[in-house]
Amino acid sequence: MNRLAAGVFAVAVSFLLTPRADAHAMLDRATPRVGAVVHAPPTSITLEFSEGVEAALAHVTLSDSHGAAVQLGRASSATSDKRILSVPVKPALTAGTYTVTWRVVSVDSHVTQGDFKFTVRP
Ligand SMILES: [Cu+2]
Repeated sequence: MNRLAAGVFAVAVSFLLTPRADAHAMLDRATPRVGAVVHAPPTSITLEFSEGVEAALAHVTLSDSHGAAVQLGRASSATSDKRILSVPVKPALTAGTYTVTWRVVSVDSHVTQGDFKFTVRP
């Protein structure tokens, strides 16, 4: 490889390795909504991302106000839209504030994570 080709190659590699914020799966919206106060305990948590995510690699947890884990079912993506992930909530949630923590791998293999709270107030 001559010097020019090597330079072009290095630039191309650095471009490929540079994370692009716009290509990552960020949380666009959720149900229950981020920070929401809901009156009916949710039976599932739905997360909608800016990019498609791999449901099999998604890690979603729910904890109550004491930090105790709440049992969730397996995350699955909507058949028509891989940006939407749905996770069943097993027990009926009692009143309190809950924290959803998510970690996903988008279809471009980038990992993103975050968390948010919602409150159940029957
Ligand atoms: Cu990405």
